[in-house]
Amino acid sequence: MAQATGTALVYDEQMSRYKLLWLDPACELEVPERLTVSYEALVQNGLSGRCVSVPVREATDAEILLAHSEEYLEAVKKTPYMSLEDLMTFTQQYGDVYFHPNIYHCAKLAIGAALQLVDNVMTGSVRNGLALVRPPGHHSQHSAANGFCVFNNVAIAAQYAKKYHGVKKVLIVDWDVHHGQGVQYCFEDDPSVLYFSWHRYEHQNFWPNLKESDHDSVGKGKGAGFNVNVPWNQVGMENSDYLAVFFHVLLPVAYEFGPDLVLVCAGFDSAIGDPEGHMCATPDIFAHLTHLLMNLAGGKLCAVLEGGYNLSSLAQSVCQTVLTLLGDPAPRPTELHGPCESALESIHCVRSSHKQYWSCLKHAADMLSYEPSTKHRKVMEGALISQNQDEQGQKTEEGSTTELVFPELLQRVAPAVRTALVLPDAVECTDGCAHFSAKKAPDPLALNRLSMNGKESGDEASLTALANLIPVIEKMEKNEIQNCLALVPDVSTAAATVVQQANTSLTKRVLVVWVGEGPLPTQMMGDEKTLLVHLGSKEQEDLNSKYYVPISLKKGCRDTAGLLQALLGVLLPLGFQFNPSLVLLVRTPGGNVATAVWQQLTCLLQGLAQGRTLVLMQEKETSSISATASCLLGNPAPSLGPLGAPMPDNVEALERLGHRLQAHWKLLQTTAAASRRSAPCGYTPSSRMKPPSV
Ligand code: X5A
Ligand code: ZN
Repeated sequence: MAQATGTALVYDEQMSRYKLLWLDPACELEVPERLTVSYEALVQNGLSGRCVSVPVREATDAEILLAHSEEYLEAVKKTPYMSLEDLMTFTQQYGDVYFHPNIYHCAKLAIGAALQLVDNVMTGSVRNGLALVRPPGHHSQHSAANGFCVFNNVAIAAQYAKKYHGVKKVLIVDWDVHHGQGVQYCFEDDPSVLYFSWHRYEHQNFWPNLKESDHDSVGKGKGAGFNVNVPWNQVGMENSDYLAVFFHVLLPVAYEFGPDLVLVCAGFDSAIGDPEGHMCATPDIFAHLTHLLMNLAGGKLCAVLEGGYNLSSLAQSVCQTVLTLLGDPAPRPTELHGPCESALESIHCVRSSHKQYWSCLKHAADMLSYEPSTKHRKVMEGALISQNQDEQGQKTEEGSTTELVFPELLQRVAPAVRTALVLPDAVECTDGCAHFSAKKAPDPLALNRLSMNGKESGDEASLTALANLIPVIEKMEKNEIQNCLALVPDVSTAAATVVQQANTSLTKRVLVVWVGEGPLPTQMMGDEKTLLVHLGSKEQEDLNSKYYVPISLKKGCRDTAGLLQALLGVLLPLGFQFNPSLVLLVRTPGGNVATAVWQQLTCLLQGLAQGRTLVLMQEKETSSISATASCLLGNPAPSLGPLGAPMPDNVEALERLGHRLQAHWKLLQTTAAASRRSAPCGYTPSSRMKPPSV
C-alpha cells in the first residue's frame, strides 16, 4: 500500500451542546468552551484548513458494548428523558461526573469520532489525526461514569481496531494529568493492549486516590507488564520530567512492544496553567511528545481529546499537537535542566516494577546504591501555582488579582523547501525533493570560504561537492530549507567543513551523530559548540569528554534492540539537552546499519534543531537515498516490529556510559540520588511562567 499522508481532524460543534446544570465545584471546569476554543484556535492558526475534515457519527450499541455493560448502557439511554431532579439523583451514584439531557447523544458522537479516526487511519486514507471530543472517556468504566466521562472512547477505539481492522497490538499513551483508571481496568489482563499513563498522584492524595494508580500496578495474568503507571508525587513537573519519562520508560517499552496502532488519550490538563494538574510543562512539549510517538506503528497515530481545563493553555497545546501531526518541525525545546528528584524516584520505581517484563529494562537500577521509597512518605508540599488563584487570573480569596500570562502560540514556520538533495549528477532525484547538483560549478563565494578554511588542497571533485553544500547550509540557517541529504566523495572532510561553517556564528551549536567507523575529524571533539556522538562497533577510546560520546556496540549496528536503546536512552536525551541548532548525521561507508533502524534514527533526530538535519553519506551509497529522503520529507519510519532483547554486553556498556555522563547531562538520569541535587523539584511560580525563548 502506498504511504498514507494527511492528518484527519474529527470534530463536531454538537459536542459542545451540554453543560453542568447545577452547582458542583468538582465539575464546573468541564465547560462546552473547552471544545469550541480548541477548534477556533485550529481555525485561527490555519490548521483546520490543512487537515482532512472527517465527520463524526453516533456509535452503535454494539460498539458501546465493546467496553461497557448492557445494564449501564440501558441506564444511560434513559438520561435524555429525565427531569433535572432525576438527572441529579442518577449522577450521584458516580464520582465527579454530571449528566445532562443531551450528554448521551454527545457521548455517542465522542465514541463515533474516535472510531471514524481509527477507520480513516487504518484504511490509509489519512496518516494520523486528532478527534476533538466531549465528553472525555478515560475514567469511565464497565458499569460506571466517572470524572466527566460517560463512555470510554479510547478503550472502545482499541477494541474496535482489534475487532474490525485486525490490529494485533495497540499502544495507548495517556498523557492526561489524571490516571485513566477506566482504560487500565479494561485492559489489565490483556497483553495485546499496552496502556501507559502518567498522572498526578501525590502518594494517593490526588483524585481518584487509587492504590492501583501506583507504579506497581503492572497488569494481571497474561497482561502482566502491559500496564505502565508513572505516578507524579509532586506538582510542578516540567518539560524535562515529561521527556525523561518518555526516554527512559515509555519509548523503550513501546519500541520493544512494537504496536500496530498508537492511540493517545490526549488530555492537556498536564500543561502549565491547568487548574487540575498544577504542572509546569509548556504547550510546546506536546509537539515533542507527539513527534516521539510518530515513528511507532508506521506512523499510525490517533489522538483523542480527554481533559484540559485552562482554555488558553488547552488551545495552544492542541495546536502544537496538530502542527506536529501535520509534519511541521517542532520548536526547539527550552531550558531542559533535567528531571527533578521526585520525577527520578518515579522513573526509578516504574523501571524497577517493570524490569522483569521488558528486556530494555532488565538491567534498570542495577547500579543503584540505595533504594528510594516513594511510598508511605509525607506529601511534600511544593509551591502550588493555583493555591490562591484560579487559572483565569480572577480574584483570589485575599482579593489580589494575579494574571497568568501566556506566551503567544510559538510560531512554527515551516521552510518553503522541506528537503534538499545534493547528489552526484548521475543519480536520480527523489520525488518531492529540491535537487542541488554536486557537479555544477560551485558558487565562487563558497569556494572562497572553503579556501579560507584551509580546504584549497584536495581534488577538484570533492572541493566542488563541498562548495555546493555551503549555500544549502546557509539556506537552512535562513529557514529556506529545512533539511538536506548530501552524497559526498569523502564524508569526513565534508563533516569537518560543515561543522566549521556552522560554527562561524556564535549561537550555533551542532550535534554530530557519527554512524560507523572511519576517521573522525579531530577538530570537532571536545568543544561546547559541537557535541559528537559516535555510534560504532569498534572499541573506542573514551576521552572522558562531555562533548565526545563514543557508543561502541558489539555486533555494531546489527544489534537492533541495543541500537534502539542507545538511540532512545542516550542519544535523544543528550540531543534534547544539548539543544543544537543543527543536526549533522554522518554515515560512513560500511556502517552496516539496517535501513529500518537508520530511518528511525533519521526521523527521531528531526525533533531537534527545528528539524534542521543535514545527512552526509558516501557517494556510492545510492541505494539508501530514497529511504533516507523519505524520512527527511516527513514520512514515518517503517515499524521495526517487536524488538528482541539487546545483547547484554551492549546494555551494560550503555548503562556505564549513562552513569559517566549523567553528572553533566541530567536528562540521562534514571534514578534518584539525594546527594546529587539540593532542592528536590524546587521552583518558584514566577520562574516557570516566563515565556519560552524562541
Ligand atoms: C478527563 C478528565 C478529570 C476529572 C477530575 C475530577 N477528568 N476531579 O480530565
Ligand atoms: Zn484529566
